[in-house]
Amino acid sequence: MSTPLERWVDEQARLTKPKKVYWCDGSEEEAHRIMEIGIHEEKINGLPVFHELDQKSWPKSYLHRSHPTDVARTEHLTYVCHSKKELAGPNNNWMAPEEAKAKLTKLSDGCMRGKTMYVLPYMMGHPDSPYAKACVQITDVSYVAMSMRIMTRMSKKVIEKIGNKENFVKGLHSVADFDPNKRFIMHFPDEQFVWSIGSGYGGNALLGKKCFSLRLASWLGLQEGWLAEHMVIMGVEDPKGNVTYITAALPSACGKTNLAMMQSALPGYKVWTLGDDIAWLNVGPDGRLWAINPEAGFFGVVPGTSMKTNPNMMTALKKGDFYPTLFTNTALNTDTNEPWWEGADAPLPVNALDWRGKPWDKASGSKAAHPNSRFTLSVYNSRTLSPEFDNPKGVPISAIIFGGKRTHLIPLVFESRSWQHGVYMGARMGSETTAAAMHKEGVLRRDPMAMLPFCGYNMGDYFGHWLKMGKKMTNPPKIFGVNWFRKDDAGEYIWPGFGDNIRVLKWIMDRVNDRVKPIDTFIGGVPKIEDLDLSGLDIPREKLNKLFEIDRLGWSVELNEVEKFFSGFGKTFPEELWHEYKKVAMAIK
Ligand code: OXD
Ligand code: MN
Repeated sequence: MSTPLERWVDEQARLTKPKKVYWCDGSEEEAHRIMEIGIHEEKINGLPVFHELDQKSWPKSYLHRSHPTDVARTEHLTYVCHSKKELAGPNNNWMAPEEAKAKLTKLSDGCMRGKTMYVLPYMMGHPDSPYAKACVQITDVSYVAMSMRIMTRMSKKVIEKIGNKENFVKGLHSVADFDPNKRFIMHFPDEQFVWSIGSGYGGNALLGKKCFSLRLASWLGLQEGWLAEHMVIMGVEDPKGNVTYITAALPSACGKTNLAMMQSALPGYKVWTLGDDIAWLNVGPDGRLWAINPEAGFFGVVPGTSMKTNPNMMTALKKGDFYPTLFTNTALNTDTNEPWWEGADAPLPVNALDWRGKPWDKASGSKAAHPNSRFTLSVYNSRTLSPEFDNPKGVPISAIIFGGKRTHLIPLVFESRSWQHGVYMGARMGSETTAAAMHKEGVLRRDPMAMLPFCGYNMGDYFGHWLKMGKKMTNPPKIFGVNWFRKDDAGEYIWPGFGDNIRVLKWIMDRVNDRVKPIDTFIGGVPKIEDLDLSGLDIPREKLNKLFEIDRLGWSVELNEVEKFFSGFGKTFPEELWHEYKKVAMAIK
C-alpha cells in the first residue's frame, strides 16, 4: 500500500515526466554524489551547475552561476492563490486556485523530461520542536537540492515522520527552461502547497524559505495564533554574562546577516546568532514571546562582506565544517580559482570571469559580482552560533526591532510607547529598495515589518493579528525602531554601523531593564545622547544631534504617504492603528 506522500510524488512525476526519480536521504555521502552530477553532467545556459573553488583557501566551496535572467526574487510573478481575492489583499498578486493550477499544469507538462527529479524530505525547525513542520520539495536541479540540504534539516527520517499523514507541506519546483515569461511562484495556502516554475533563484526556488516559512506560515500563524516573521534572532551577552534575546525585522539586503553575526565594538559584549532571516514567534506558557529559526543555513548577500563588515561570516565561509558552501553569481579570480566580489578583502583580481562567466574587463565599469550574489552555508559553520540554536523551545524575546534603509528622517533608534504603538511603527515602516528583488534600486517603498513581499495574506488582517498577539502576552517584548543609514548634508553616512551597532543594542538592553529613561517625542522615546555608550567613537556632537533630529516638515510629508498606504487596506486596516496615526498627526500640527 503506498502512502499519501508516495502517491503525491508519483502524481508529480506523471505530470513532469523526469527520466528518473531520486529520493534524497540528506547524508553527506549523497551530497558529494549530487555535487559530482552538478559539476560534470547538469548544465545551466551551457555552463556546469557547479565549479569547484580552490579547496585550500575555500574548503568545501563551489561556485554556481545562475541563468543570467534569474538573479533575484520576481515579486511580479509571485502569487498567493487564496479562495477569495480579498484574503490575499492589496499586498499580493492573486489568481483563483483552479486557474493557477490549470496554467501551471500546462507549463509543467513534461518540464523534467531527460532530467532527474530529486525528492527532498526536510524539516523546518528542530525535529523535536513542537513548532517544527515536516515538508517535502521536489526539484529538477542539483543546485536546489544542495541548497536545501544546507538551508533546512534534510533527512530521510522526515519520511517516517510524515508516515501516512496527508497534511505535510508540499513544494513542486522545476527550473523548466528558465523562460522569464513562463516563470511563476504560486502559493496555495489552503493546501500548504507551493508550485514554482522557471526560476532557480533562492527566494523563488528554495521553497522551504520565503514561500513556506513566511508566506504560507504567516497564514498558518493567523489560523493558529502565532507569527512568521522576516526577522533576525540574536542573543546579546553583556559583560556580566546575561543574555538578552532580540529579534529584528529589516528588509532584504539591509544588513540582517551582518547584524545577526555582529562582532561587537564594545569590549565585553557578544552577539550570539540564532537566525539571520526568519523567526517563528509563539506565545509561551509564561506569557512571553518565544522565537525559533525554522532554517539551518544562511543565504546572504555577498558584495560588501569582508573582515571589516562581518568577520564572523568570513570565518564561517572559510571554516568548511559542513558540506558544502555555495557561492552564487560572484566573480571568479582565474589565477587563484577563488571567488571575488566588490567590497571583498582580496585586491582586484588581475584575471577574472564576471558572474556570467565572461572575461571581466575592469575598465568597463561593470560589476564583476552580481549585486545580489549570494553565499549559502550551514549555520553550524558559524563560531557565533548560539548554544540555544538547537533548543526545541526556542528563546524568549525581550525586544523587537523594526529597521529600514532611510537616508533621512528616521532616527538611529527610538522606542514605542506600547505594543499597539510598536505595531503602528512596524506598519508604517519604509525602506529604500535594494537588489534583492527585481526592481529599481534606491526608491522608497513602504515595507511594513519588512514583510511586504512575504505576508501570505491581506496585510490589513496581518496588522490586526499583531495587535491580537499583543493581547495574548502578559510580558510582551518592547518594540524599537532603528535606522543605521541616515546621511548628513554632504551625503555621507553619519553612523559607522556594523560592530558599532552594539551601542544601540546596549541602549535597548538598558531600556528593557529600565536602567535608563528615554526622552519622549511624538514619534516615541529617543535616547539621551549621554545614555549611549560612545566610548572610543569620534563623532562630532552636531552630527550626533543630526542622528536624532526630528524634522517636523519631513514627518508631515511622511504621514501623508503613510495615510495613503494605510488607506489602501480599506476596511481591513485596524482602527487602533488609525488611532496611533492620528495621535502623531495631531502632535505635528
Ligand atoms: C532574502 C531576501 O534572500 O529577503 O533573504 O530576499
Ligand atoms: Mn530575507
